[in-house]
Amino acid sequence: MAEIKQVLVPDIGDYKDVSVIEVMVKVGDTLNAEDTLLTLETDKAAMDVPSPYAGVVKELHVEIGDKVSQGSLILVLECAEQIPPSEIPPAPPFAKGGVEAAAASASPATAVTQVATAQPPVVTPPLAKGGLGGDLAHASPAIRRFARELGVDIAQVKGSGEKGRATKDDVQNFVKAALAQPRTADKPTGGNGLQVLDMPVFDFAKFGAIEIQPLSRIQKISGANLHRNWVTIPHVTQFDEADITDMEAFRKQLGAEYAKQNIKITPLAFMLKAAAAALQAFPKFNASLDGENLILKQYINIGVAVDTPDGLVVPVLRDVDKKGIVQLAKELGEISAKARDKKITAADMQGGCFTISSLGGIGGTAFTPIINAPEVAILGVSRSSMKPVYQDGQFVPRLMLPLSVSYDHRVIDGAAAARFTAYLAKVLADLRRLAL
Ligand code: CAO
Repeated sequence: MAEIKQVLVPDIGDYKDVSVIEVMVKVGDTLNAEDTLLTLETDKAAMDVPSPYAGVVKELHVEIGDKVSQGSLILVLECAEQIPPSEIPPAPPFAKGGVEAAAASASPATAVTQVATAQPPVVTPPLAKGGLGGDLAHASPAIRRFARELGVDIAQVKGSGEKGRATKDDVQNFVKAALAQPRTADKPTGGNGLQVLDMPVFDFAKFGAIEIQPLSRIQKISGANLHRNWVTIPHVTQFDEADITDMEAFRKQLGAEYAKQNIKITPLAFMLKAAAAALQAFPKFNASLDGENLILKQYINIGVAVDTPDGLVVPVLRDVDKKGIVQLAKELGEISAKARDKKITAADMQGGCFTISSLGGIGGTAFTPIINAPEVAILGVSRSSMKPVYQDGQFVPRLMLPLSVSYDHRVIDGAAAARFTAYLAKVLADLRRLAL
């Protein structure tokens, strides 16, 4: 039995009456799950809304220029196979009554269900030229992704859409024009762009059995973002070690006290608090580069990289400087559980100033984390271990925590990075400094 689904605008944070700037589908289109349906634009970000299911578009209820909010009807989809109720993602709270109402009025041959898209919308930084990230081209995330897939630098595409926005046709025309140019040589030619040889296509199956695993949606998005950040930001990583012998004793004591309340006090909660203190002491680390200006933020929101079976996500803890270690440990537990249960929303991942990537629970002595643009620095934490430390004429066993701070060298110089990392280590070595 065919199943008719009403697809609604998902949780898009606090935004209301958001403009529809791109509609990627039309009635009669056959969609795969996660195909982009439309792009929404606020004054701060643009977001792609993906399709929750595969199916055929029966009715389209939005057009370019419409204003929508969470729960607005996007389209009606006919799904080929009935989807078990357990797989239907929850509708936004205020749409729940509508689910029953819609189901009650459905024809007997079809079941009608309202669904918000299962995945959070894909959010990208501001679109306007000259916004964060410099001279960003004016194009929706879907068009930028389309351009990326074709290997096109969107900044070079002249937009013919509203407000000079680049459209799909503009990207296609750019590619046609590029292909019409005579080929110069099959080797890098230098210049300012990243002119590297194309990766050859390999037939791995020629050498043995293989299995093909498609990348998850999160892996595709985070991979593209990591790649952009890696090639566009001049990274340097500063290494240091913090003596956390006393911190660890205190953590164990706190852990025992709060175990009954089910709050797990891990070293990361201390790291968040110490990082907030370091960001206050070194405001350039709590900044973003905007063309020729540095935007210094007066708030301290810290993202935490969370490893999930589908890939890496970075939910953000807000106002870390204003919260205590126990509160941070509690929020950390909640947000990482939410991430692993795939319930993280776009709003949960916005507004970060600095990121911590902790691999300490797993192992390692150091690594070079990639900056989470438009932030300018990131702290990588590896596993602490007992080491002989020379103090007052003798070696004493101390618990040492490896810290790796990657920073954007356009904004932060090496001396500042060394001071920031040493300060962080000093705070972790003596938590009384948090009270100063
Ligand atoms: N040194 C030694 N032990 C550490 C440690 C450190 N630096 N950090 C954590 N641990 C211990 C914890 O105390 C805990 O021990 P017990 O189970 O004995 O109490 C154990 O390791 C596991 O900790 P955890 O992972 O549950 O908790 P966390 O607060 O340290 O980390 C989270 C939470 C969400 C950050 C983590 O689970 C995670 O996903 N880490 C991976 C992040 C990642 O992938 N980064 C790479 C990004 S780039 O690809």
